[in-house]
Amino acid sequence: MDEQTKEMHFDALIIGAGFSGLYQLHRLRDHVGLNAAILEQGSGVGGTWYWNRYPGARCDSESQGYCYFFSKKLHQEWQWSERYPGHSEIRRYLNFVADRLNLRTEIFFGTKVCRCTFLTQQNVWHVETEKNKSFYAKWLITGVGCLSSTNVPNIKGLSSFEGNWYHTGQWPRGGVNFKGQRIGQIGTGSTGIQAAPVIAKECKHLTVFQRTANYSIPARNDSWDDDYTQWVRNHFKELKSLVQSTPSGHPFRISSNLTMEVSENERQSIFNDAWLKGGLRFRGVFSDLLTSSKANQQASEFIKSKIQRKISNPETAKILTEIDHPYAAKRPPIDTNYFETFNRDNVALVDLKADPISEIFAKGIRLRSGVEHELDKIVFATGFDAMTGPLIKLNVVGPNGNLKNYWRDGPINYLGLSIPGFPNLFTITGPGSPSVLSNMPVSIEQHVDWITKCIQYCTDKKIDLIEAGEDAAQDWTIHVRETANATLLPKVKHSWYLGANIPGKPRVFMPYAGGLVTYRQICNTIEKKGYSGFKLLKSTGATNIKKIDLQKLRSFALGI
Ligand code: N01
Repeated sequence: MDEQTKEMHFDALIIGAGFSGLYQLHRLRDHVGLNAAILEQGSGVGGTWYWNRYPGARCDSESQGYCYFFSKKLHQEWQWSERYPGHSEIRRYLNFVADRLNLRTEIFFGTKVCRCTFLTQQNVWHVETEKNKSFYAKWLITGVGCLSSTNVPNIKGLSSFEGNWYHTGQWPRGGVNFKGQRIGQIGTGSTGIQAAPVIAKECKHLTVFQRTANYSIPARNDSWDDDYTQWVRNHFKELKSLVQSTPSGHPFRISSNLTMEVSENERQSIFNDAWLKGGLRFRGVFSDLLTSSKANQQASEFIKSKIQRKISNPETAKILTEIDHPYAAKRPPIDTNYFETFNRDNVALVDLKADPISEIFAKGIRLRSGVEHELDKIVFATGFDAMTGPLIKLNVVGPNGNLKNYWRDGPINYLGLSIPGFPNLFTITGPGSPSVLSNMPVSIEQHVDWITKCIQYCTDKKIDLIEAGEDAAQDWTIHVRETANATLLPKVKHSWYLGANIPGKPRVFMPYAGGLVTYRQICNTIEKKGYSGFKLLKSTGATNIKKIDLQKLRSFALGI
C-alpha cells in the first residue's frame, strides 16, 4: 500500500505485521468492518521472523502447533516440512496467510513508528512515523512482539572493532559469509545455542563466549512426510482443542504426576523417554518441575549428566554444566548438536565467569586477564530488552504522560492488554499476559479475538473510550507477581523474564505464569461481565488517572 498523502485516517491502526498484526487486521477489517491498517517497519511480513534470520534460526514450538487455528481452510492448505519450522518457512507461511486473506493492501511496509500520541480533543491516536507521515485512528493496537528490541551490550571499544559485527535479532537479509573467518559469538541463550553449531560448520574458527551456562534438551528435529501432514490435516479439530486446553498452548499435555511420587527408576525412565523424544515436551513430564525445588533438582541433575556425556573435554564439560539456576526458570533452549559442537577442532569455549570481557579492540575481544581473541566477525546473541522494550520504544503518550514514565518501576496494566491512562490502546501479548511462557500463536489468537470482541462491543454501544481502571490494573499487576512468586521462575540472576538482562531495567517478573487456560477463563469472565475493571466512557477529554500505590507493588518486587 502506498502512502500518497502525509496524513491518513483510519478506524484502527495496528503496529507490526507478524502473527499478531496479520490476524488482528483480518478480524477488524473482515469481521468488524473497520477501516484498519498495519504499520510495519520491515519491507515484508513476518514480525519476529522478518528480523531473526541468523544461522540455525528455527522455532522451538512444534510445527503442528505453531500456526493459526482460526481458519480450517488455511490449515488444510498449508504444509510444514519439519518437526520445528525454520525461519524462512515461517516467513513463507505468513506470506501465504497474507496472500490468502488479501491483507497486503492494508499494510504500510517500511513504516517505522516513532511516536503515538493520544489527542484528547478528538479522542484519536496520532501515530507519527520516522518519515514524517501522520496516521490517525480511534483504536491503536500493538503487535510488536515481546522480543523485537535488540540488546547489544555496552562493551567498551565496540566501535573500534575493525571487523563486522551483527546482532542475531537484526540479521542481514542477504545472510553473512563466515567462510574462512574467525568468529566470536557472545551469548548462549536459546539463540546462541541454535546459532553456534551452524556457524561452526561454516567458519574457520568459532569462539563462544559464555557468561552463564545453560541447559538444553535435544530438539530431535526431523522432516515431515506426507502421511504426517495428512494426519495433522485430519486432526485439525483435535489439535485446536489440544493447544487451547493446555496451560502452555503447546500441542502436548503436561503430566499431572509429581516428580517425587514415582520411584527413582520410574523417574529416570520418564526423564529418559522425554530426552529421547526431545524438545520442550521435557518441561511437561511432571507437573511440579517449576514449583518444587526438589523436583526441579532431579530434572536438572538428569540433564546435566546427559550433557556431560556429550562433551569429550572434561574441563569444557565442567564449564558448560556449571549451571546456576533451576531448569526452565530461564526460557529452556532446545538444540541440534550444540554441546557436540564443542568437540570440534575449530571451536573454543571461553568462560566469562572466570575471565570476563574487558573490552573489544580493533582485532577482537580482550579479557580481563589480558588474554586476546583475534576475530574477523562478532555475533551478538545477547537477547532483547524484552516485553516492555518494544512498547516503550514506540514512545506512547497518553493524556497523562509517556508510557516510559508510567512504567519506570515495571509494567502496570490490566490482563497485559490495557494500560490505565492510555485509552483505546490494546497491547497484544503485552507484559502481564502468558505470551512468552506459552506457544505464541495460540496466545496471539486469544488476545486478538478478545480485543476484536471488545472493539465490536464498544462500537455497538457507542462507547468512545475504554481503558483499564487503576484498581483493576493494580490488582492484576500484583496477581502477576504473586503468581510468579509461587514458582521457581524468579529464582534466576540474569533472566529477560525479569528484565534483569538490561542494566537499569526494573527487576520485575513480566509474563503471567498462571497458564493460558486460567488466563483465558479470566479474560472471558471479564468480557461477560461487560468488561469489568475497565473504564468505559462516552465523554471526551483527558481521563484523570488515579495514582497507583507503587509502594504496594514494590512489596511484590522480586529479589534473590
Ligand atoms: O537471548 P537470551 P536469546 N556479556 O537473553 C548473554 C526466544 N527465542 O536471544 O545468561 C556476555 O536468552 C546472556 O548471558 P547471561 C526465546 O524465548 C525463541 O538467546 O545473561 N554475555 C545469554 O547467554 C529466548 O529465550 C526461539 O549471563 C552476555 C545470552 O547473551 C529469547 O528469544 C529461538 C552479555 C542472551 O540470552 C531470547 O533468546 C531463539 C554480556 N554483556 C530464541 N549480555 C524460538 O524458538 C547478554 N549475554 C521461537
